[in-house]
Amino acid sequence: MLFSFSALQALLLAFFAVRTASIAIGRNPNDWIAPYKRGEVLQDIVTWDDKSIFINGERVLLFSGEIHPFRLPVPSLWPDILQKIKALGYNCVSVYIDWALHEGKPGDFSAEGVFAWEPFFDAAKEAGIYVLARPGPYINAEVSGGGFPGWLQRVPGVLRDNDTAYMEATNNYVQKISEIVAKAQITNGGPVILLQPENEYQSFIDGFPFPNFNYWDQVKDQYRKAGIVVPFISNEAYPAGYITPTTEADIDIYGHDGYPLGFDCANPTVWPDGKLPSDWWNTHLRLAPSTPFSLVEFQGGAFDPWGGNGFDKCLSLLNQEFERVFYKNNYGYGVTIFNIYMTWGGTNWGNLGHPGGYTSYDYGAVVDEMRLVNREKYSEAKLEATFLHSSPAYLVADRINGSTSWTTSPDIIVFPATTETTKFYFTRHTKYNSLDSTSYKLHVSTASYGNITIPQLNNSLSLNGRDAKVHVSDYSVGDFNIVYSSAEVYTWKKYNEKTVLVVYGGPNEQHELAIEDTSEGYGSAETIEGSGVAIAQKTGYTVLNWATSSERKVVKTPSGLYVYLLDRNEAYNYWVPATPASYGQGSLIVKAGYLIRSAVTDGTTLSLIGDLNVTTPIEIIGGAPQGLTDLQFNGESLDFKQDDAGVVTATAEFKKPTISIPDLGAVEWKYIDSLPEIKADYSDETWPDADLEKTYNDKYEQLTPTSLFAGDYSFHSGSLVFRGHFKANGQESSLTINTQGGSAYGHSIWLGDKFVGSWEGNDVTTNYTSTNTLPNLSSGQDYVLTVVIDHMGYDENYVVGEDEMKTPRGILDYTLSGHDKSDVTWKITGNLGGEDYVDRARGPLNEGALFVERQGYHLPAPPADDWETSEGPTTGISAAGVGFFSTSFDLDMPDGYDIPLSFVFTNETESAYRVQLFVNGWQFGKYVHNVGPQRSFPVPEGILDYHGTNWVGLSLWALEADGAKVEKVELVPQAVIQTGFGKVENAPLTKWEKREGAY
Ligand code: IPT
Repeated sequence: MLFSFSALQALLLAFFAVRTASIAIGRNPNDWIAPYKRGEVLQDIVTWDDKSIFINGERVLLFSGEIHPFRLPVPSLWPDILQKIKALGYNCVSVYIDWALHEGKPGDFSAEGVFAWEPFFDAAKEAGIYVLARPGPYINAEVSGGGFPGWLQRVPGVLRDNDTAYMEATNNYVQKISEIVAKAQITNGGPVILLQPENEYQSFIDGFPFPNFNYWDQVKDQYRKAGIVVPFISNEAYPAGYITPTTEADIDIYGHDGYPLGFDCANPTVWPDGKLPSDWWNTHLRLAPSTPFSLVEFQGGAFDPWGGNGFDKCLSLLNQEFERVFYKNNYGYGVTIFNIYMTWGGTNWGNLGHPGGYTSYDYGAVVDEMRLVNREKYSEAKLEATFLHSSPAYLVADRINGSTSWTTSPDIIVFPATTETTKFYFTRHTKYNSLDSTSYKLHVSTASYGNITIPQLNNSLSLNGRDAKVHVSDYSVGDFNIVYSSAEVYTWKKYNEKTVLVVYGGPNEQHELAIEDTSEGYGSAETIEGSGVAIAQKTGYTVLNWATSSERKVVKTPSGLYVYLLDRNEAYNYWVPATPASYGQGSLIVKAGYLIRSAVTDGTTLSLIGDLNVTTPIEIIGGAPQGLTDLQFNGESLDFKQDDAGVVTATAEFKKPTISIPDLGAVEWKYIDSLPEIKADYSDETWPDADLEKTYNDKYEQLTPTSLFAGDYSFHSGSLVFRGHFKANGQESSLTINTQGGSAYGHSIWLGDKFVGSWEGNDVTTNYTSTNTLPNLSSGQDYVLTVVIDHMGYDENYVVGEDEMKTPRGILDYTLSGHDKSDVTWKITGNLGGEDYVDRARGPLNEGALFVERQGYHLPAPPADDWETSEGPTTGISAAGVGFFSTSFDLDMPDGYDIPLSFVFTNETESAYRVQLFVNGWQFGKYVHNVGPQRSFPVPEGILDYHGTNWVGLSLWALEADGAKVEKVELVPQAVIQTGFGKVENAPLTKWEKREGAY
């Protein structure tokens, strides 16, 4: 953890310094404004104006969640995530596509098995979710190389610029992936409605000719030529104004990103001053007034680096309060394309991550890494998305600047959005991060009743610290006009016999709502459930005034409007489930618990699909067919009651299953040494020679006689092993060696079978020069150095011109005392085959250089009969080295449950060791004991076979002379959820086979 804070700060400072420098070179984006030309109209299904997009002529709010299917190599679980996002009330997902996983070798494009996209697009359509496709080729995304395959290290010229070599390198991938995406476009009946070329293209090194619109033309052309016809959307990191419809970039829809609280989760309770975006509306009007205000990535959590604070802290920082204040601020500015990065983060399995992150990519998102939906921020996001989808006026309202004059308190500021009738009052503390609870009255302006100061009856409204609200006036609820409401709307639905409106307020808040009502029975609204609602009649409307409490209150008007007045915690339990395969919202309002995925009505039968974590009362407050005959929950008929108003009540019973999880301390393990290289009789004859005289890397100087950059030899993942052969002359007192592996990497060196030393690594050091004392060598004898280097992935390539992705991995330099450098000849290995990777099912990055990986012993059913029997990784190894522990066990998990399992390591010593966790051959954990922070490694069902035999392998690399042992590793259930999701199909769990040419 050493240096962690300052290093992260330095990183961020450097990041901002580059950005500032870039802006400071004096180019005004307006200099590039070309005559406005809209891109060729290629289709008429997705169109847009200044307010929103239209799909088939209908205005659509895109409330979208970012997910990366490649961060879960179990395609049969993708529908689970999509259903959980649809249940939030979102109607879109944004997905990056990671080139590095699709073209491990130049020209060898592959999108099969877990890397196929068709099943994902099908699942999105089935869930009723549109897709914004973001295939890069550059994506950032905290993945190795920012999505660039390792072989781009060998491509001459600037990356992300129109250098021919770079453009040519991208052609094959863009062509092939576009063909797949193109088939899934809405024009072909698929869910893809937008495509984002490139990514955050606005940072560049000082003096670099930027932006390069010729490059942009080519990038767009590549996509168009390959059949992409949906509109292009841009995503600038901040509103820089380069990639807009009016610059030569000529993008269709302009968008930008925003991560206002940044990524330092160390102080999860601190909201620094000045972090709430305050000028986005005017900036939007300046940069792209003809397109909808689009936030293509808005902060939904944070990434966390090696040695970081852990995602629990990120979750606290970016919690439901953050959503309330920061998201509602965006609604105030009229965002109608709103994508939240991340909505489900997933796992950096199989070395796909960049060196700035560890295995978990949980991100503190609304859906956690294990796909659980029990975070409060999930429920808050559902309230907000459902409200916006229930409020068509939101899409057409004009924005006016915020002002404190809308309330009686200068400490409260309101950003109104207005139509001729409906008005929204986006309300927050003037000092956005105030912790005060502030009383105020709101001045609403209504069409028929003029200006009204509310509440009229009782008390004042109040706003707690770190809260924000959306008040409304002249808000249509079917045939009813809500003259105003201080309570926030969750949803409403108009049915044949009645109309239901659900509103909520924070705990113990005073609220007031007025219903225009000129029908018969005027003035006789009554409380039909709960108590404490003051009801008063004004000319033309009925006023309800109440304090929220855990007791639900329901008011009914004689004209058939049922108003549910909820406490926010109660509102969290309400769902508006959609029918599958419909992009729209559902018509039922259901009170349940943990999760309702979907609902299907067929005549007088109603079928709910959902998940339970306890026995849960179900109440359908609107939309159940009158005279319901059958209510099913996950296919089972429930006893139910239906009252005169059509409300259905029932109970869905949680049945506790019996589960049995193996005790990893008690199963039998097998052990094999994974560093045979240091044995006297080991031959590396068949290893690749590291004999390239001049590196292909045009960015980094080669300091050694032959290149020792692993990328030159097509090794890009996991780890590297070098072998240096020399003849001793007796002068070798020391070896100085500079290695580079990325943040948190380490190295270990042996001379023959003698351990020479290690760089144990810390969170920030990316390369290290170690000077090692060598034993006395016998002159004239041949010796060999073995150098093991951890490979943490390639750096991203954020700043154009810097080509950071080309930062090499391997040995940068060395000095063997008494020798010329050229006295040493080198061999190198990474994963067996390098870019000709052997395991096509698990992709190009899943394996590294270790002996057991080269042999494939991490795969199911390795030939372990002759291996030592062992008590397992807790026995450890007694000297510096690498060992491999393998075991197998059966699982027989109950059907109908989602029981996420994690491998949990105990960490109580300072000992320096590194573990890779392989589950049925899939690398699902890279554990750096002395750096952290991750200790618990979730492995999804489908990678673990829940109904069969599982093979678990742990590689243990001890970096200290006296070895290391794993203190404890356990397989621990993280939740027991009774689910209506259905069966999970295993990912390919292909078994070990003898590998041709393996060394
Ligand atoms: C933005 C990237 O576009 C995205 O790929 C991801 O890296 C995200 O950040 C952080 O998780 S870059 C923004 C931080 C300037």
